[in-house]
Amino acid sequence: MNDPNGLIQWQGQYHLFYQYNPFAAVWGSIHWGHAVSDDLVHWRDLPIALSPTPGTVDEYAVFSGCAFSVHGVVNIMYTGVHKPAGVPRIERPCLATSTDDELGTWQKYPGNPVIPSPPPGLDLLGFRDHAVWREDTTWYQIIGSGIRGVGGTVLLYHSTDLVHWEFVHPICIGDHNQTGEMWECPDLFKSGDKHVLMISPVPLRKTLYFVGTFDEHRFEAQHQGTLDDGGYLYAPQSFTDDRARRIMFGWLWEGRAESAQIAAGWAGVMSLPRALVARSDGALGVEPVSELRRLRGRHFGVQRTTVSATTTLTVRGAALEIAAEFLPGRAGQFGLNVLCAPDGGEQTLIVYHPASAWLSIDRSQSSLDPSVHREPHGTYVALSEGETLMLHVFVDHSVIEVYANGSACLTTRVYPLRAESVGVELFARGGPAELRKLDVWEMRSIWPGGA
Ligand code: DQQ
Repeated sequence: MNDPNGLIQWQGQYHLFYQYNPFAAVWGSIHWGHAVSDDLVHWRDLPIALSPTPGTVDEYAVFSGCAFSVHGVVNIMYTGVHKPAGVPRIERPCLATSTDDELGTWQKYPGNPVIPSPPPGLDLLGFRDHAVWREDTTWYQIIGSGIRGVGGTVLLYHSTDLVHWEFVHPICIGDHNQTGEMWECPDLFKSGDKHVLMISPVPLRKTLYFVGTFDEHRFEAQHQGTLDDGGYLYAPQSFTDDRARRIMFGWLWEGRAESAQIAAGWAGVMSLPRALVARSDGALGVEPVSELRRLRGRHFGVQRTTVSATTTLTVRGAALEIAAEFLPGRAGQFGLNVLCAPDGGEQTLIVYHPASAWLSIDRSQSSLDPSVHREPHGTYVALSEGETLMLHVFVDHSVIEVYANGSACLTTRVYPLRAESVGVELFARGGPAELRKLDVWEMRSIWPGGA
């Protein structure tokens, strides 16, 4: 699986479609998989929702797209792909509707593609991935693209009937030396009095966000950031739910050899659902949704204490939620060690260096599998005098998601091999750090019958 698609809350259920190859644990032959949830936490996997149709504009693949409702009917706008022999992929916007309650079956618009060719006069790299919204009686959609030799761009179209579209202009054009040559999966939403634009630039392999203004349908960035600096989250999509929250999922790719993915029989996972808010300091606030608390099991807590060396906690697990608040004190570095074997033979360190304000994940010993990627990833989390570092960590077997102080995120993949690699440690080096509070919960499985 790869990108999340068609996110929508419909008749009380959350629908998550996703790019999916039903034939192998590698990218290819892209269909739309489908999962549904009442609470964003417990999911039911449903049959494939959308497949390529031979002899049509989407015969090669059904690439990413979005969902939206029109007078009580859910529609999707997706990229139909065909590939005549000897030419590059041809990507075109396509429409489909569903009238069944579970959104399991889709009727493709017979006149697809709804935009027969990209705007003339621009030398474009790519024409794919969609976000659609309505303003009064006019529909708008943005499409990911790039102008050769210039940079990634987001193209804006408008329509009154969803099937006839007119090109408006690029809402934003990047610099190919800074932000990539082509922008995949553009997503645009309003947050407070700001707008947020998320793009996944080729070849950067990370998602950038811009917080800014969207006046007269042109986006002006005022602040730029990386959505997740862990090196594994890409192609996110977001939607607004009935509590007016902007919720996103991102695709987490694999950090091990393709042969290991094929042997495992699966590849790619979704991130946890995250709530996004444009903050007054210009950054994008990112928090895991509160519904995840439903999975909290046995609790382990530590009140205020000084950490001056390595302390092994009694709590252990491959699926844990950890909330830790530290005051750096005089420590040279401090943090948490998770998925750690008693002899330290496997372990993953989440380390903060106060002098450089650098929060990083050290995977050098995460797994005995030699194919697992080991390079470190990190991000700046600047603390003002007296400010604490709040780490909110979700450990889920091969996935670790770290949220820091409400806006920094590091998501990584680790794959420990040994069953006893489930320990948790606190550590400080080069001086003591003060632990203000620590809470650890064992997390229950989301699967019926799971522990
Ligand atoms: N994945 C899809 C494309 C998109 C890319 C193909 C981003 O629609 O641009 O699987 O990961």
